[in-house]
Amino acid sequence: MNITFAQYELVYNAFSFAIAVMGAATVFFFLSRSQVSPAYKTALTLTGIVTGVACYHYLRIFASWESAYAVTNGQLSLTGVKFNDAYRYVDWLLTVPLLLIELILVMRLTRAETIAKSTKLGLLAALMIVLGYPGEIAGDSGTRWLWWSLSMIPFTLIVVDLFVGLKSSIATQPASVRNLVSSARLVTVLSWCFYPIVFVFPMIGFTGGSATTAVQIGYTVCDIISKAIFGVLIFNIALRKSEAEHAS
Ligand SMILES: *C/C=C(C)/C=C/C=C(C)/C=C/C1=C(C)CCCC1(C)C
Repeated sequence: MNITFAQYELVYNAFSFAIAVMGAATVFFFLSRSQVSPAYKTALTLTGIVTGVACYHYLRIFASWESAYAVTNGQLSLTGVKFNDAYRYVDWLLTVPLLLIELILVMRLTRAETIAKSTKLGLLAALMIVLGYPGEIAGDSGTRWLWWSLSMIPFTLIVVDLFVGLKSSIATQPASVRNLVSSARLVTVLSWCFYPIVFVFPMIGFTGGSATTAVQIGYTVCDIISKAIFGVLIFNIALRKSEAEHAS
């Protein structure tokens, strides 16, 4: 057993923190729906669903972490039950396409553009997650790099689309939200770029318990930024656009 008690506790506390953040965010987003005009209610509903689904999965991830290790007299031992990485990937499979749709909805493009962009980016996101999973559960670096590279293809297409494709629509947004929409796009791109970096930690020198800890903490921090903090930006955009559209 290579994970230390301190590493075990660090991951344990990070998961517990994520449950609290996702739970609180869910309540906040659902209560905030009443503050925005009907056009943006769906975006906030999706935001709340994303953090709600993540809250549920962090409860499962936390339980799986607890059942993988036993603590007796301050000594850590393996129980033989494997920590389940699938919860994370199932969570991403559901939440990542929804996050992209949130961003597209709040931009209020034409109906045809909204559908075309949501479908394209949603499908690419699902493909990216599905291609990452066989690598995540593989032990050897060669297999991990192979699936990482394959998953990087849809990932790159999404990032390019968000950067280039959505950039032109930013100019058409009301002046009061242009910066906020820009930030939401940037938070998405930056926080998303950390996932493939966290994935390679075990391939670039982190070993044993340090690798496990770095990966779990890394993904948890990324999830909090890309779901809860991003959601707050979406809420602010929706609120300001509702005010601007109400005034005009
Ligand atoms: C709420 C969860 C989010 C926003 C998750 C995003 C996940 C990614 C952008 C994952 C990307 C990956 C690669 C690009 C390659 C290696 C495998 C992944 C799945 C970690």
